[in-house]
Amino acid sequence: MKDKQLQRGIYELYANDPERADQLLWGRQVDPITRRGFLKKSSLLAMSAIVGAHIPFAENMPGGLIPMAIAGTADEPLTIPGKPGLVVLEDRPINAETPAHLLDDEITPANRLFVRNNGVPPTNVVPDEWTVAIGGESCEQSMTLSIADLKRDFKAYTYQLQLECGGNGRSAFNPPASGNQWTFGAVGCPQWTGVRLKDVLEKCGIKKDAVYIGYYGADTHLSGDPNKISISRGVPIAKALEDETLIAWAMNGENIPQLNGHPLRLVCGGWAGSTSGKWLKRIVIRNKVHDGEKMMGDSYRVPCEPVAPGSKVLDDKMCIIESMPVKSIITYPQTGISHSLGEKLVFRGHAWAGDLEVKELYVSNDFGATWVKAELKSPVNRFAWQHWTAAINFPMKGYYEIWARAVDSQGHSQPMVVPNWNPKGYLNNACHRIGVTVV
Ligand SMILES: Nc1nc2c(c(=O)[nH]1)N[C@H]1C(S)=C(S)[C@@H](COP(=O)(O)O)O[C@H]1N2
Ligand SMILES: [Mo]
Repeated sequence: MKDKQLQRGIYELYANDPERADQLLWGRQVDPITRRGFLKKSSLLAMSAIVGAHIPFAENMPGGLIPMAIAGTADEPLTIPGKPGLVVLEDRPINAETPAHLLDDEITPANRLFVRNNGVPPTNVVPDEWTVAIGGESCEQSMTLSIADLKRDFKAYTYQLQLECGGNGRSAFNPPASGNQWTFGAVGCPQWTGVRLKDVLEKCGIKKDAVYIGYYGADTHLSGDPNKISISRGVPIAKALEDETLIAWAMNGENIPQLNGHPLRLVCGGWAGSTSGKWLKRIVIRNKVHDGEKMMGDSYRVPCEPVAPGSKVLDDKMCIIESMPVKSIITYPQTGISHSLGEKLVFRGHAWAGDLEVKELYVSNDFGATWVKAELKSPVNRFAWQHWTAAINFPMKGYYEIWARAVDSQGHSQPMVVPNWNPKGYLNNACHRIGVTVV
């Protein structure tokens, strides 16, 4: 991609904004549908030159759309052990996302699961010595359990559960939101094994006034201050008591990777990933909404009612994120491929909808003017993502984009453009798209 002609073309196209050109060429830029770019319809010829092909449905392209073929192709030098191919967004704390084409597996393998850390993970973990304490003002009988206790005294369950960071898609908000600039890859759906949180809480006894649970992990604050906690979140008691909410010790039948919470973590499938506490040391049953670190202010909260982008939002007008919205990704083929005219191309990916199911998935090859229905599988269990495939024909040679759009069981569709702006850039479920050149 980064040959001389492309470079020249991009600098020409972005003559008004050389910084943007630099960013596209040398930095990471996977922006879905944004008006931040400087592309105009009048630049279509230049755009065709850059993607290296005629664009048959060019008249449908929204103004400002940056072709996927030139977005997000730059290489990232950093890698983290055990997670080859993940794109490192930050190295202290470690945050890394998975490019969409590496999320093609139906069950996300350990080396493909994103990492979202707020602090410094514990080292030298000895699983045999690990304990989790259950307490809090709405707990009848506090208890401390080893992993052996959990395995011996409770029934183990295995579910495939989707985990998506509340900030996945943050990079597309405008005005921009601070924090890791996740694009599409802060999501995965491994298979988790552990005990039901419900069974453990019920063994301790849940008082009538219980409304919430909160977690504490063994990771330490970035500052090194032992009195500071980087994150301590939780879920309402109803979510805590769902059959699929687990205290898990295994992922895909093996130890959970160190960066993903070894030796013990909570998994609250379908909810903002921040509710799934890693390196789990303590759970508190609360008689009020848990007030741990990152439960207040703009953290994991969005305006209760939509606001104009850039608005200042009063604290009492902010609501805690719960179930994640309907979303999908295209995991095959990888964006940028060439395909022969006359042959159908089979696309595939996953779709999920938090607590709900995905009912339909549509794909478009003409910038959203027309849509065809994909084949969509049922989830293997509640809160697991669903797989879809769609075979697409192309009418002539040229550059195309495939857009995927999921609709949940209540009829909510993914939006084409970035939805509800919020101060920290959460819950962007805009459609994923890839570029295909038909030759
Ligand atoms: N103890 C602890 N738990 C945590 C975090 C953390 O930093 N510390 N990050 C949370 C956030 S914001 C997310 S999105 C998920 C990410 O899980 P993963 O790193 O296994 O993908 O873990 C959550 N649990
Ligand atoms: Mo997150």
